[in-house]
Formats: sequence, structure tokens, C-alpha cells
Amino acid sequence: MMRFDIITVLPELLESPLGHSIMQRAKDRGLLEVHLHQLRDYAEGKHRQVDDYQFGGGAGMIMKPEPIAACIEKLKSERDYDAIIYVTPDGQRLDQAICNRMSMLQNVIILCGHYKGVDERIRQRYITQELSIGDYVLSGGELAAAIIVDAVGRLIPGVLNDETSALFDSFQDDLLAPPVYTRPAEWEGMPVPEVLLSGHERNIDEWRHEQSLLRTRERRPDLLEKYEKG
Ligand code: 6GU
Repeated sequence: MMRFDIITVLPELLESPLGHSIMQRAKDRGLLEVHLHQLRDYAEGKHRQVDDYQFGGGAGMIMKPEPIAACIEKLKSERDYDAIIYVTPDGQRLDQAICNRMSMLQNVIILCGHYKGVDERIRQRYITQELSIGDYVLSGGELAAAIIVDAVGRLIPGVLNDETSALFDSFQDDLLAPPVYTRPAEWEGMPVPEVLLSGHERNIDEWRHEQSLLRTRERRPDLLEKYEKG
């Protein structure tokens, strides 16, 4: 069983993305737990303030350290964590290898940044890994956290129905997936490639591998370099 604890000022933003389809099935099967923690509940004072002006001046608010520390300390008092992740555009860029490794962990905290980010001292004291989902800026870390839980959660053994199917995803061997077809065998004058109708398994495997290589060469030559290095 894998458990995610997500710390956020906008838990509502995560409920729907993680409450359907494969993520919901993973929860129903007892393979995945996702706990959302409202950061504001850990803030002091009448206004439950979680952000403040930045020292040195500059536009934008910074997330205060105390509520984040209080939430993380409470979680750590309840169980041991394998990773405390901060999602931020200046983190390491997420890829399939990182997801594969993370899917072997048990307890993971994800801290979602907002405004202009969190006080640097929280990163120094608590964070074990910083992840970005790509080179563009989101208005908060919540959607990035949802993406990480989805990409990792589906890799937990037993979550996908066809146990082997994650093995054939794009990126799982550093190649893009080949084109796929379903019925009808001819649609609008466009036939399905003959080999796929042949029932000849070895030829089909070969064709798919060739198509993967072609597609990767055309669209993602950067991945092909990785593949060729093994
Ligand atoms: Cl993890 N957070 C935010 N706010 N923006 C991002 C991101 C994360 N990854 C890419 N852009």
C-alpha cells in the first residue's frame, strides 16, 4: 500500500482528479491512499494566515514556514516518511524513471507551493526532493501533485488490470509507443496496417518496435539518444 499526504491551501483542486477512474480503483482496492491536508488548519490567528511579504522587497507573497512545519511535524509523528517532496518549477524535471522509483515507496508527503513559493528554510529543513513537471509555470503546485500521484499510482502492482500494460507505455523503455488501431478494419478508405490483422505475433512485435523507433526518431530524437545508450 502506498500513501500520499498532500499539503495544500486548495485541497478541492485535488479531489476530482484523484477521485475517478484508475486512481479511484487503486483506492478501492486498498493499494493507494491519498490524504489531503488543508494548510490553513495549521495556521495561527484569527485570519489563519499562511503567506506573508518577502524580506528584501519584491512582488508576490511567500508561504510562511510555521504552518508548513506544524503540518509536516504532525505527519512525521504519526509515521515514517520515505520522501518529502516539494513541487516547484525549479525542481528536478519529472520523468518515467523518477515515477518508477517513487512507486516503490510507502509514505510520501507532497507539499504544494503557492504564491511565490515557500520560505527557503522549509526546503532546507524538511524537503528531500524537489520536482517540476515541466518548463512552464503553473499558478500552484496542486495540478503538478495530481500528475505525480496519477503517474506513480498507476505503477503500483495490482492497480492496472492488465498487469503488464504499464510495461508497454511510451517512455517505459525510452521509446514512444507505436500507433494503435481498433475496428473497423477499414474506415473512410483508411485501412489498418495489414500486419496487425495477420495474427503473426512475431511480425506484429517487430512492426511495433520499428514504429516505436520511427516515431521516436521523428518526434523525440533526444529520447532516442538515451535509448541507444541503453
Ligand atoms: Cl511543480 N509547480 C508550479 N507552480 N509550476 C510548475 C510546476 C510545479 N512544474 C512546472 N510548472
